[in-house]
Amino acid sequence: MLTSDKNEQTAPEKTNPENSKPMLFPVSPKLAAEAMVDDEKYRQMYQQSIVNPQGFWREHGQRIDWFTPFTKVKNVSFDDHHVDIKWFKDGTTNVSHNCLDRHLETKGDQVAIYWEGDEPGEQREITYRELHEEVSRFANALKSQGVRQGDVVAIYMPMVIEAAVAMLACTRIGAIHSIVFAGFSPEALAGRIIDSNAKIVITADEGVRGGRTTALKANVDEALTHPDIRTIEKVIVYRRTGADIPWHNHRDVWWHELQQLSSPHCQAREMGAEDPLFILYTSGSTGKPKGVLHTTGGYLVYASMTHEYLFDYRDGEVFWCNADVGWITGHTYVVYGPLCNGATIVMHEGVPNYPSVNRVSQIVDKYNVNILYIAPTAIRALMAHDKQAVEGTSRKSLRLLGTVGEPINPQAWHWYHQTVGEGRCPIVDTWWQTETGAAMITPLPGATALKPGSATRPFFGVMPALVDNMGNIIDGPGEGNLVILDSWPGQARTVYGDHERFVQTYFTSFKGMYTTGDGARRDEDGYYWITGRVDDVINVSGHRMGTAEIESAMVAHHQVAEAAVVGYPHDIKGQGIYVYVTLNSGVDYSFDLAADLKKWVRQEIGPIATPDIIQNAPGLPKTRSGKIMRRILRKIAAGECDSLGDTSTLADPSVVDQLIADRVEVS
Ligand code: 6R9
Repeated sequence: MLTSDKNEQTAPEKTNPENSKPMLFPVSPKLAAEAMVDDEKYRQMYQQSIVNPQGFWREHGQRIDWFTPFTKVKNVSFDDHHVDIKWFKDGTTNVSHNCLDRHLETKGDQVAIYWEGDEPGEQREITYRELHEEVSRFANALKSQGVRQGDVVAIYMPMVIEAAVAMLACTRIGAIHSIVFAGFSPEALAGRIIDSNAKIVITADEGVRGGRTTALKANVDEALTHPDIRTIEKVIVYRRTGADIPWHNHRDVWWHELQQLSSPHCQAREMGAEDPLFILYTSGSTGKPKGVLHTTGGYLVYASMTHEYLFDYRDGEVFWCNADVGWITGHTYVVYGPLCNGATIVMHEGVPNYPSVNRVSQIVDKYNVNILYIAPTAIRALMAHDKQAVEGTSRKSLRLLGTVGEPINPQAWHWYHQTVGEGRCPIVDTWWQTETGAAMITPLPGATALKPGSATRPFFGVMPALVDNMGNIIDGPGEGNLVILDSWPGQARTVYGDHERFVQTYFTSFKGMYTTGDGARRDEDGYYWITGRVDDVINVSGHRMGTAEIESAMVAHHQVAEAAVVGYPHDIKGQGIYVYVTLNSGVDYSFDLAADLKKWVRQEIGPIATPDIIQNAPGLPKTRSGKIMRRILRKIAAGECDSLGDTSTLADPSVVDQLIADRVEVS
């Protein structure tokens, strides 16, 4: 399952030819002095958090307002006969109170959200006071529609301010939200509604993204024709585009009509720390999606604390995470973390390269964004246009860059650092998962010297370890399955309605540990390098290799924008290496280029990594959160094109037909 001895070959030589070790970007003395945490303080706080977690979290649990203070801090068992995770369990609080009410006195007139529409020129802004009023009204609106504490509310909304209002309104009255990405199909939405027994759906007439509209309300109508949906009582519809939409008088209600009728006063309900906060279905790369459940107190403490420390967030700064609220990054770093910290955020409705490839940079300039947090897939898409992606912009407000979602190849890291950040902004490469709630392995900007491609060191309270396939802990530098040895407050508590599946998925592979499903290597400085999902690792002639490693080498080639690598059955080697490659715009695919790329990878990693097959792939099958669905690529590579399984959760299912048409026969 694990990659073998190819550790030092992850392509840093290309950027630092004299030296085979990865380049090191030390913290500037100025930043170390200004930041909340320098290296010494990081080490001291980390040590304290591990030696005395009760004391550490007793102190840091105070960062949010509690209605009833907690006396218990951590009550956790990772024993697979009895997995039970509780934090701050006798405390009571409310998330929307912490994100809104407590800022009113000092920050009522500060902008909470700058909203930038899909088309340049479409914009809105809302202050904390206004957001508080909108949320309170909508909380009353939900109550008027029969929503009670503990009910599940499905949210199928585009990236509009009202998506955040809906989330916060749920938390205000103790309803559990379950956001379904607005690009998911009606089938995917129906499946999630059935699994969660949602009582209400909140949607919009249409969503707008990249110049195209999606018929969200029509999708909801279609989803609700599913015979197994019996729980939905109302559909609340926000008017985004004003398009004509089908209407069912007995069931459908306009958002704006409810808002007009509702009082702007709504007391935030006192919630137990362990009361459910939200369900979020994992992206569905394998099997039926799991409804990961997060609870109230621990999640909020951990989301807000990581937001403050890992972005070294300072009062008054503008923070932009361009994730969609339909995935965990949008929950934690668009809404809950920053708003709990009283930050000003940017929310963008559209995609990074519409209508022009310098859109991200333009938005940075427009709102004087200080901190930009985006995914490697977006970085690579922009990198394909190199300087055009920043043309006509200064980006001088930027102080810090972040990335999340997949391993970032050093090539993309350097481009982000040099071209977007002009070499001035540290990059925090944050490793985490839907299940972890918030960042787990990440640099802290004032404390951590950076190595491109490494998520570096654990956050406070996080005890990562590497284990071999037998579950033996690997000490020192090495490579293995990434596990977490003890709980942290932001950890998911269960799979909604299926605790057994939670235990099976995360706690049985390695006893007493949380299994992340990722592989990683740890270097001589204790830095972690995520090598990708362990199920994406391939075995070629008995040599095990991380697909991420080969992909990283591929994308280091100057004509390659993106690459996805899978194994396919090979008579002699066991598995062969099949590479799907997306070329930079303007580059034509040819057999000579394919030969060149094979040679390139051979040089970058070694003969064993030489691709057997290269397929030109103008588009790759990605989930809405930007993850490549390797399951589909594996099937196509293996010639099993008629058993691809569910492709409905793809951002653009039509890429699959193209891939099948262009498939390379593997004799
Ligand atoms: C937050 C999020 C989780 C999986 C995770 C890992 C990959 C996320 C990463 C990263 C390398 C990083 N991943 N961040 N790999 N470096 N900085 O993405 O959650 O959608 O649940 O995905 O994403 O494989 O296991 P989620």
